[in-house]
Amino acid sequence: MTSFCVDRIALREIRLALKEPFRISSGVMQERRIALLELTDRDGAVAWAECVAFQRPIYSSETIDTAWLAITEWLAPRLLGVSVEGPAAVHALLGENIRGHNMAKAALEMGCWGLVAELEQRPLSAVVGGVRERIPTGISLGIQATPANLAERATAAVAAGYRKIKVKIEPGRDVEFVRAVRQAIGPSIGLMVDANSAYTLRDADHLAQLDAFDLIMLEQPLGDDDLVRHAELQRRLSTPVCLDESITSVDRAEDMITLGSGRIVNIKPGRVGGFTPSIAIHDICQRAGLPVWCGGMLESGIGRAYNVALASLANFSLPGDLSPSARYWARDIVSPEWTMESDGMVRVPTAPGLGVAVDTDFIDSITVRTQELASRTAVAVA
Ligand code: OSB
Ligand code: MG
Repeated sequence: MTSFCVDRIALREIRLALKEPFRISSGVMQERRIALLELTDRDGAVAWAECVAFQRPIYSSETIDTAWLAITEWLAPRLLGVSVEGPAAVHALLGENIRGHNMAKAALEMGCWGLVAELEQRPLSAVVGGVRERIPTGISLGIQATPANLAERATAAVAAGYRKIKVKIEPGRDVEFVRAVRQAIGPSIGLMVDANSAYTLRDADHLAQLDAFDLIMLEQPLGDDDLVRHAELQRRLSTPVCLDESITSVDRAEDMITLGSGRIVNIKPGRVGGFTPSIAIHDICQRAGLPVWCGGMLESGIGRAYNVALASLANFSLPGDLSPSARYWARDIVSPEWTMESDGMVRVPTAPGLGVAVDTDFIDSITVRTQELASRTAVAVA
């Protein structure tokens, strides 16, 4: 493992407007406020990373502002000026006696993996142990006004080549919406739904109606921190339950398997605190015979580079929420922008580092806040 020492971290907030609002059961997003980190190694290597926390705590308790505080006050000082033996050591370094703040930790931790990819002049996917050259891509469709609107979106996505269609649901916008989509796209294309914790166990019989549509999975129907009721629900459904919000650590993934709370995991590296726990969850699921896939947080092209690298691991066997840049933004902050091939695959970069160039001029033009963090001394002060 290549050791490194982070000398400087430039933190900034950018604003990126989504092409259209994205609605999930717990809220709507129109514009992304995104925290970006630029990490500089003692030897001058640079890596950019992204914090995936949203503006409001509608997905998890973190927000961009809590992450900013956690990074500047507690986490970055753990890293700055400290010689670290390799990126796999960062998760433990940031975790010791600092609870939670997984997305803040992940932004730093993943940045260190990016930095090592730069230092080793190897693609990030190779550094994490990836094996795939291309990754099947799915689309996540936000809640629409009518079943017909949703079916139209789904049909267009299938025509564009997407390998999996995920539709957001909530009480009152579920069975009829899914029926319309299944009718429109036909029986053979992979379809799934994501409730973002909008239901309770009292809805079990209602949710069982979804079993009729041959869904690949039902993602996060119940409470974000609830493994016990998900286990009860899974016993009452034939559709596999997939957990997203509930899997916040390696231990929670083990608990899920022990309790039978689900049969698939959506791995988002931000949610679990970085690449090291992501890889561990991937490995545990692989040993248990459970597939995983890479979720999305409406990332910019920088976050996407990390997700694509992670999703190149062997057990990411289901299509990821890895839509191309143009699905989200008028203009992305990397070049080339992320694209999808006509057969719905995203190509894993083979160039060293993140595999995409960061458009710093464009980033400068949309930056609304910056903070420079530097090591006070050249020696460890952890
Ligand atoms: O639950 O996966 C989710 C977007 C915002 C909040 C939660 C989720 C999502 C997505 C978007 O599904 C996936 C993407 O980035 O395309
Ligand atoms: Mg989800």
